[in-house]
Amino acid sequence: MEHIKHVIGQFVLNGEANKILPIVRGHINTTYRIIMNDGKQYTLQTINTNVFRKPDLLMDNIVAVTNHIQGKIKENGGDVDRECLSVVLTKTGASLYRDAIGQCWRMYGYIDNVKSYDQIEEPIQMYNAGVGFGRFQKMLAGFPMDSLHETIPNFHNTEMRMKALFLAAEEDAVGRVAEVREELSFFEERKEFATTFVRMIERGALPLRVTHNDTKVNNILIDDVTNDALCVIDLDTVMPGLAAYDFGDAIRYSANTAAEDERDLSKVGLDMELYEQFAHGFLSEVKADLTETETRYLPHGATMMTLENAVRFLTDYLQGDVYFQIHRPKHNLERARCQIALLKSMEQQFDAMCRIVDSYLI
Ligand code: ADP
Ligand code: GN1
Ligand code: MG
Repeated sequence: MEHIKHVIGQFVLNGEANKILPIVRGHINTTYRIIMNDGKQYTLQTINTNVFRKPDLLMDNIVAVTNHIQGKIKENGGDVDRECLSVVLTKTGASLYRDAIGQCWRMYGYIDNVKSYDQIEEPIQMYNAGVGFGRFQKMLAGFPMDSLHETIPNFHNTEMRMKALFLAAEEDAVGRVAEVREELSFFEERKEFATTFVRMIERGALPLRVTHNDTKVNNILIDDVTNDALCVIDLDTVMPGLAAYDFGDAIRYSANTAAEDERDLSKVGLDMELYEQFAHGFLSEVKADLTETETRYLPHGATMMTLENAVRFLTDYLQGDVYFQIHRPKHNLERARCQIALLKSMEQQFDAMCRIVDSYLI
């Protein structure tokens, strides 16, 4: 706690921290809610530099993206402090503080009177999340994409993710490969599919846009009173990407009938009502901007992101759990199995997924 107080002291704030409350969410960063003695609140985060190798460039992205979004919110007469993250600078004017052991810290204003769900409770929340992520993409449409640093190269290159998995299986660093033969053969059968978006980008069939790339529903803050999607957070992976990534990852995470790490696979599947709600909300914001091919490939985004996360969880399991935070010994294996079950359910319902997207294009 003393160290955290020292870190807080490096940022341009008045007074002292009264309470420091850990927020246990996400698999990557460590987050604290800070309540100062004057009642003002902030979010303090360590940036996981094992995942984000160039934190200074990452923060340059976030400062530029939040400035751009704040400009758009002002144009629309919105509330800049609640609808966008605001970076708090250090006393030396930097957007991150590097402590004596090299840990990197950043601070944002804390947005109060909001909820962020790990799981959707009512279908309307899924519609609102669709509107929120769609609007986020729309607000960034005029952002100079080439100025963005690629915070994790090849983040959604599913073909490369697949290669990394088979390499990890070959190396078998912690002796777990025998346990996952069935999963590996499931992935073997989908190697070709994993190349779909990579090839389409190469031949210019799908345009790159500024996308969020990590559209889990707990990365959007929901207003307590109105239930509207208020603010999109977790901007570390804002990079050039495909509309289908943002659509697809939100479906993967939030339209699952169970949690991302459910062990009882009979509970796992794609909830078509939640899928439809998200599609409706998302398309109401972006359909006018997307090309016909982009809209047609949104459902493939859902299967691709589910495959990709399954592959990434299993790779991490084979490598000894070095990337995602885990809360039990086989957590990554359980996550991978859950994503495989979800993917099977999506594959069975794929035609209906396409029909639903089509029905909201009119
Ligand atoms: P991670 O990369 O670990 O997922 P996030 O940036 O998503 O980290 O933050 C984790 C959680 O902290 C979020 O799901 C949200 O509940 C909460 N949170 C983060 N930033 C804010 C903020 N500015 N205001 C309120 N809550 C926040
Ligand atoms: C991580 O940071 P968080 O928990 O929102 C991961 C995503 C995965 C997700 C799976 C930078 O997201 O790519 O889809 O876990 N973020 C990073 O739950 O790797
Ligand atoms: Mg998050």
